[in-house]
Amino acid sequence: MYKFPSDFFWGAASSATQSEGRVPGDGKGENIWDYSSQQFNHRFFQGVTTENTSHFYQDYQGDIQRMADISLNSFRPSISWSRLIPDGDGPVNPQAVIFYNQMIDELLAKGIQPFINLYHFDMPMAMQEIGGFENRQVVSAYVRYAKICFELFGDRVPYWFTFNEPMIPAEAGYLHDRHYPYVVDFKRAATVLHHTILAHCGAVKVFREMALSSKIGIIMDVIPVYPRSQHPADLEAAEMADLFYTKSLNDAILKGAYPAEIGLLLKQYDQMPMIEAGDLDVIAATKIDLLGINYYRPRRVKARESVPNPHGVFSPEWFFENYEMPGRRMNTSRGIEIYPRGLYDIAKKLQVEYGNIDWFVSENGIGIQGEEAFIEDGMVQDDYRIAFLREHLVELHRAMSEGSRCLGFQMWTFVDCWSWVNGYKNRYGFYRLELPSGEKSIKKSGLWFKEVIENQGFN
Ligand code: BGP
Repeated sequence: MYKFPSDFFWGAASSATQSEGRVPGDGKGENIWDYSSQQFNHRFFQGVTTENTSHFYQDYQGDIQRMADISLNSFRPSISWSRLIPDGDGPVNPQAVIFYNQMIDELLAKGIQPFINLYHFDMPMAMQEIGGFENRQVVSAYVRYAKICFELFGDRVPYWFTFNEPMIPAEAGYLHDRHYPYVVDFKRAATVLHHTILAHCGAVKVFREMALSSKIGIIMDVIPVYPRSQHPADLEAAEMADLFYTKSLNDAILKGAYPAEIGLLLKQYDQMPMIEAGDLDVIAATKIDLLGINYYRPRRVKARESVPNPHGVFSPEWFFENYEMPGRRMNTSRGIEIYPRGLYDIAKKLQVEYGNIDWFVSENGIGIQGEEAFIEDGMVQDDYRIAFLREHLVELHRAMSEGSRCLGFQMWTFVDCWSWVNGYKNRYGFYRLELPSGEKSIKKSGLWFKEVIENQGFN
């Protein structure tokens, strides 16, 4: 029997832009996703925009009842900055206050702990127009927004998170051309990341000053890195991938300082972000209470087989290449490897290298294209999702039995949702969303998870 603690958090995660939808007259301001899914519609799978979501704004009561039906005891939605403060830094939208109050109260009434995330990739358009996180004024606006959230909802929210995967908007928006504003420039990406870290620090500071009894943390996607071989060149490539994509952020947040190696490298290549006097002290002084880890896949790397163009755009990929390991197990819908052992490795890393901090799995899951093919007797028979979940939970259990302080497991996601770039291509939910009717129905994995929660584990 794989038994989990009786106070373990079992839940699911979601995000405002991916689930709420927009209703005429709701007072919500535009964010970069509302804008880019309209203006760069061809970049989105089947051209689906943020208008077409799972309608959490209107159906939050129904969804929360569905959560209770499968015995979830925690749920991590995000607050939409542009819904609460339509222009990012001005007046508060009273309808948003009503909505988030009702949503939080409804969760609590159903015995589901709200884990509230303040930012899930969704920069208000008015803030993006003045440079987004490249502009320090936006850092201040974010801290003001966080403070308003703590004031409005802080009496009832037990767990707060400043950001979801802060590396992604910097990397996907400013280096890899996947998210708006579609910039390809390492130095600007590094500045965005640095300012995002400062925004996190500012929100934590305000939170501490308010002396709330709740806890605050951040959600990060830690991708464990594996070298192709033990050859020194492959080991060095793995070090570099880890340094740029994981340690740069993790060490700043969890150890209070950027790794010295990255500073040297960025100076050498003239890629230092805009760091002002005092920034590093702010980072050093900021401590979180709880860490969320999103885990989907490993990163396998090898030494580069060609010399990068020294006149090209600087990129971490100058120092390594991605490695396609023969025999790897793939989720072909999303084009990523399935590697449950990675979750154990992350847990050990947190235990050994990051002071055995309290943490939880804030996202894990498998997105499948064409899931309707698995419908039998009116239900998605997603045995592949049950197997995926089971294998990851076994690895997590192993790490916990060796002392990892993991407090919970939240699945991505509760009901199939709209995704950044991929629209409705890959389905992740415990509940299926029928399109265009919007009808929601439980999948086999939802029933399996309910049983796991009720038994506090599985055989
Ligand atoms: C995470 C994000 C989620 C979600 C998930 C699935 O990185 O935090 O918002 O989208 O990935 O990824 P995708 O939707 O791209 O398949």
